[in-house]
Amino acid sequence: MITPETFAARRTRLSQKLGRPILLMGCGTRLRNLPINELPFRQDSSFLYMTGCDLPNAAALIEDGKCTLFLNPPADDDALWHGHVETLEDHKRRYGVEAVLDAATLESHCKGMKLATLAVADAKATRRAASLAGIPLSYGKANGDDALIDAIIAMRQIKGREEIEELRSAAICTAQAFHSAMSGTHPGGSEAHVAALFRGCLAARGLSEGYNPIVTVRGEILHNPTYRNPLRDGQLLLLDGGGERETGYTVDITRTWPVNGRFEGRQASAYNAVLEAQLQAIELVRPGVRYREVHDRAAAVLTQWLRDEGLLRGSLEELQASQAHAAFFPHGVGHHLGLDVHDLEQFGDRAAYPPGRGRDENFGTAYLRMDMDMAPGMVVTVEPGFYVVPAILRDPALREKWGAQVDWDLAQSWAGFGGIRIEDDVLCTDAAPEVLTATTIKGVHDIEDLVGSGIPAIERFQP
Ligand SMILES: [Mn+2]
Repeated sequence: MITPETFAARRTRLSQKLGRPILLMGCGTRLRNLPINELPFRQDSSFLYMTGCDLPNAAALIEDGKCTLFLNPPADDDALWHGHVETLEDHKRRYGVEAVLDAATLESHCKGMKLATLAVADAKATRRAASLAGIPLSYGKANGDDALIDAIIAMRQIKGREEIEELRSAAICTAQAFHSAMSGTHPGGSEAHVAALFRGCLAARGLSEGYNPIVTVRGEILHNPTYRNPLRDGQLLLLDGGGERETGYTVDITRTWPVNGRFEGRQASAYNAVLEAQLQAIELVRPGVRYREVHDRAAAVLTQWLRDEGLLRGSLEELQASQAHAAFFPHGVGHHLGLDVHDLEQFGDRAAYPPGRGRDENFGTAYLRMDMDMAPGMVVTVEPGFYVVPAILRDPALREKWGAQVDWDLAQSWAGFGGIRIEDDVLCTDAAPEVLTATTIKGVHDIEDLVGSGIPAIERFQP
């Protein structure tokens, strides 16, 4: 839970940083074809961060730390269709703001103000903010006032005590959902069934999903969006999912397990390598360490293993220079996490790369989503992986780039392996890194014990 006092303190801090009035627009609902049928609503994360208000079509005007919320008043027949309806006065108490006014009066209140504002993922709300502030805005491109964006990034990327508690709580429920999914996995089952176990477990605990979970035996398809495959003996199943609390905080966890409950030959070898890469990388989540070093450590451990397997050839120095690990680990090791699964990513690399530091041009490392110097209070994911991706193995440019450094024929013999990713959410502290998602099992023996056991997670893992 985040208290109204915390939201008020954030607004005071933001006002002090900006020194001028701030208009924050919330998003509105979107329709699922029919006017009566709305998609599930999720408020803009910066709006949530500053107000805690998750009502659609809200706006907040912040002047000297004082906040006026602009909300749509209830319609006359709302009580008939939606039950109890809160008044604007109820909302004023609930959110601890100085005033709540009818949203229709926003224009008249903002008249003549030199506003700092932001674009949001709602074109209509963004147009309204642009018109009120008299500046061009476009979500994901012209995101708004630079000073406001920088202030919000600086605040949101360092998590406070209550935010950490939210993430811990989301992590415990998500662990139960993972354990439920593992215990219900067996040959002859289906991705759809495992996805239902995972999502049902989150829903039963009052959580939504921070993003659409990935549940697939084709783990090499990094963001596989469907759940259509049957589960077969000998396959690996990859699940990347996270529960989101009512406050908006989400975790982001990936586990990979064998459908039949036994890591066999190559699976065991690869799994242990990815796990070792992840454990070593997590150890580096410490103040002052550049995030790129976390990525490089994971890549180095995997490179060593790929050489041992014969998939890569050459000296470690040469392989590091050519980043040949990306033939099998083609993405970055992680990203910021918090109110969004890729936290602050709507501001592009501004929140992820400091001035003077940019994206690597090499295939693979170019997908590294951040490269900040880490600081206490930052929460990042650490998620190395190993994948056998047909599109990479037959890519003429990549085959030429790495040449004899990759044993392409041997790699071909791994076709159909799928992919392994192990992902946890890690809090940078003054001391050792804290794995917020440590309750979700990842040890080989723990996984082998649980997969296919049919033991309801709620009995076995109730905290
Ligand atoms: Mn992630």
